[in-house]
Amino acid sequence: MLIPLRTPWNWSLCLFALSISLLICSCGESSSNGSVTWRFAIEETTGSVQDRYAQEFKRRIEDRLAGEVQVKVFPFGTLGTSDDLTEQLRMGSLQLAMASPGHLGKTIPELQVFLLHFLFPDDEAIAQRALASPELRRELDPLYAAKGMALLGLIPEGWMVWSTQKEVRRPSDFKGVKIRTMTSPLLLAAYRAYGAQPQAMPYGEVYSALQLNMIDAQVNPMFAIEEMSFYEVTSHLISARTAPFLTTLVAHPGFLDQLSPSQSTAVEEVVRELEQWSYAQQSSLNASRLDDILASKPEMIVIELNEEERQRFRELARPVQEQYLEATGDSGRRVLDALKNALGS
Ligand code: 6CS
Repeated sequence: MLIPLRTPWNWSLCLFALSISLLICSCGESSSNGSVTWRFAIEETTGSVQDRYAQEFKRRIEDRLAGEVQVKVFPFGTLGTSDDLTEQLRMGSLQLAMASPGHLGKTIPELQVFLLHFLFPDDEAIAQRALASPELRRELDPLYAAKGMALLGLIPEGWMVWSTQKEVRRPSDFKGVKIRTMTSPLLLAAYRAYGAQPQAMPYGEVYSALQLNMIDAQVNPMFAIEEMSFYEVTSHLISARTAPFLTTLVAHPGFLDQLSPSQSTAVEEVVRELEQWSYAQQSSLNASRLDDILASKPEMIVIELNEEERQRFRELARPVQEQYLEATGDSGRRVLDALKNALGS
């Protein structure tokens, strides 16, 4: 139920939330035993790629900084939408958060480079290495800093998969299909180019929108289609390998500035260690979640587009790269060039 913002009850709630956030300094929540709690919010549910990452980050940090630091993970649904998490991180009430370009691209348009279709090669290992490219990071770091965030890592979560109510093998099959995308504008442009009718909405609204036939399709990696139960309300899983789903790990800059040298080293080391670790995790999780879907719904139709079929989409995706460049200018061009160099394309 939505409560109008002007009611006194709602104002007292806002004041209460504000006073709580003031008690939490940007360096974390202090406890009486002298330890500090770092608040880490993720955009996905327990058991997801982001949750596995956050739990492993917690385990390794608490191991290295025993008695000194605790990490508290806030899963999807506890602190609001992706946009809400980003806002809380910029305010300093979160120390760490996952922020996907699919949503953060509204705030940092250059990040939409990761939403362009047919840029990443089939070989996911190449993509994984490219994301660690220092040249790419040199372009991205100031863009995050300008918006009050520090970029710590880029984390791939697996290929995007269309879950639909019908077979989609060629762009004409998308005609009239209302497909939900994340909220960055370039995603809408990509699906418009295919002839679909894209609609942006937050993650938490997708299941009921499918159930109520407000939309006909959505796009996400396989693990998410399973854990958010999107497969229950769609009939086809279609892999066109248009783009991987990617998230970014961000920190509040004031939090990083206040870390002791040993804490700073621990964060740097753990983030670096988890680059390879999380890549292997997402790969096995996506594969096992498809098995889970088929075990629970054997009639689900799974389609892998062949090269000829993918080529039709690839051609329509090309002008979207121009739209990206028009929207982002020189800095967008530099990010695109850095990514292409890193990918060797
Ligand atoms: O579709 C979304 O909005 C979300 N999908 C995933 C896999 N992670 C977070 C994001 O918010």
